[in-house]
Amino acid sequence: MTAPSAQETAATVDAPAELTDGYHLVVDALKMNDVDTIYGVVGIPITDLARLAQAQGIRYIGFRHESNAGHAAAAAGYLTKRPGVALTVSAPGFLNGLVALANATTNCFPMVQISGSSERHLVDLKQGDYEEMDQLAAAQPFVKAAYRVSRVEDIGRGIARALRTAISGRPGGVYLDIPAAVLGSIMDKEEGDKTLSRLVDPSPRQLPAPEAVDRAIEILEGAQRPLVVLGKGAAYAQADERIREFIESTGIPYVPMSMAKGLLPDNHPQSAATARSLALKKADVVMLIGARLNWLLNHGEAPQWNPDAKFIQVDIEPKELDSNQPIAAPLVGDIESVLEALSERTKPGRITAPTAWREELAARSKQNVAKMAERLKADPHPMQFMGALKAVRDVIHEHPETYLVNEGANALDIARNVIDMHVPRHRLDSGTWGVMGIGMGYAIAAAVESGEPVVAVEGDSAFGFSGMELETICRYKLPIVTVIMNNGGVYRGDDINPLESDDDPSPTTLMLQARHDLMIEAFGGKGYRATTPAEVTAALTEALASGGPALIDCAIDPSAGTESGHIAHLNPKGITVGNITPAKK
Ligand code: ADP
Ligand code: TPW
Ligand code: MG
Repeated sequence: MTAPSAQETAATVDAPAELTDGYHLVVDALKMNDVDTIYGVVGIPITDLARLAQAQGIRYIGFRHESNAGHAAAAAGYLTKRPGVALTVSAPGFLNGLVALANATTNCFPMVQISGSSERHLVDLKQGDYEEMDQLAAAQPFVKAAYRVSRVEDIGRGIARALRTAISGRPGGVYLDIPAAVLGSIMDKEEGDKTLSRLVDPSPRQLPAPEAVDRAIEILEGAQRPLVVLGKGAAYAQADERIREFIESTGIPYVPMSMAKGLLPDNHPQSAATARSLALKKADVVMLIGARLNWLLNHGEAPQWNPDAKFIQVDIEPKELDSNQPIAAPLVGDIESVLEALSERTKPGRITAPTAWREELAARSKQNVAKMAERLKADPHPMQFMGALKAVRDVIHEHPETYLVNEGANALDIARNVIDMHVPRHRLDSGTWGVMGIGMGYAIAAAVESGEPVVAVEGDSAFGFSGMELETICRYKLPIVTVIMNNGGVYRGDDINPLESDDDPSPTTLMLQARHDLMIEAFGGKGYRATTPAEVTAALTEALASGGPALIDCAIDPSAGTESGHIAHLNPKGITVGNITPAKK
């Protein structure tokens, strides 16, 4: 080894220590944990954080409203099985994003919302700082966990903790508060680097106990009319091959929840989706895989369900079990591991769905499919939901890689039935809350994360919640075609204000003549107006071929659709419902 020259020694001794700051440590910690995209809206104190992230190679997608950025992060989490990250400014930006974080938690999607916040000492004494709010306390009730980083040297720990919490066990939304002062704090770079860590096995496998597996096997073996319900947890788990193998080797019919459509192709011979009512009413053993017995499944109650049905539930969250019905065989673990254990411990050929049951469901399916085909054949004018959606379905069939985003009431319920899915995790919709406003955020995430085309089928009301993101779609030149079911209203467009003296539209009325296609043209996208299914077909075919942003405004009969779509029964029944009389003069 040669001795260092005098010049080298001087340089080492005199060099000032290299420094880092909160901004750099946040970006470094995210990169170290493979976060490659951030969805957000900038402002004080996070503008430079977004700039730095971009400069360091993290893709930053800038939105027009934090709810939409948050919904995008949530969808990214669901699609990739890695936490989606949203970035928001203090107080109002944080609160706008919180809706999406809460929705992600409700849907069990892994997401982290990182928000800048105001000066702690001013917030805590309520001295009236710029965008002052105790964000940690505000987030707490709505999220899986909420953390705050109070010292720059805790940034690495805070990010590691937030990412692991979001992704492990039942996934959910995590809030991470980083006050402005922490972002701006400076520390020695070498010391700072030591505070960062890469998560080891962030979402560990969770194996079910062998006796729990044997209990479930025994029940399945004795079943006369077994049924599997696949939920979006099953889609999220990315255990596609295991699920297919279990279903096909046992012959058990299955019903997919809306976002589990495509996990097995909707035209699979064992799909009982088209005989759903009969399947639920008669099944004697029901195996829930990544699906909760919540309102979307009538809480497992009669008359929709067989009151004597035994439930087996595969879920990673033990607290979920018995939440609605007694669970005869809980299988707590991750879906991949549970199905692996089931296949290992089942004696070959012992679990089989009786042929009579399969034939009964198949016969009912055949009848229902024939009825649906009749309805789809009709082509009345003005255009109905069915006509427009059949056209959308047929074009998507030509492009099976297309992602489908779907929200609205009738626009959601009818599209869910008409548009069949053939690929796992390609359908994103209003989910567990039935929330409006996910449309453009989910569509943007699907396009950004996959690079594939996206079709967003939107009720005209639903679209309005996130419509300004058309600009975002055009700015990033994303291959998203928004298809609006424009029936001029929330549910229907023909409601009237019964007060003759009053010109105000009814509460459910929107502008039937609205030209949503012109909105996208303002941002350089391609707009189409379609009044017949043939026009929908032509427009969607051209739009998908172009690979660029487009919007098709479909003129739907304003008298088409029903109040609240398929969930009208959830409206409270006062004496007035459907029988409102105007006040007398
Ligand atoms: P759906 O609305 O489609 O019926 P839900 O959102 O109600 O589906 O249910 C999803 C369930 O899946 C949740 O209870 C969640 O805990 C569970 N889950 C999510 N990921 C996994 C996984 N990897 N393994 C097991 N269960 C999971
Ligand atoms: C955040 C309540 C449920 S469905 C819907 C609203 C406002 C819109 C239905 O009209 P749309 O569909 O989209 O035009 P269609 O085809 O039936 O005409 N705010 C939030 N979430 C919900 N669910 C609502 C309000 C609602
Ligand atoms: Mg509508």
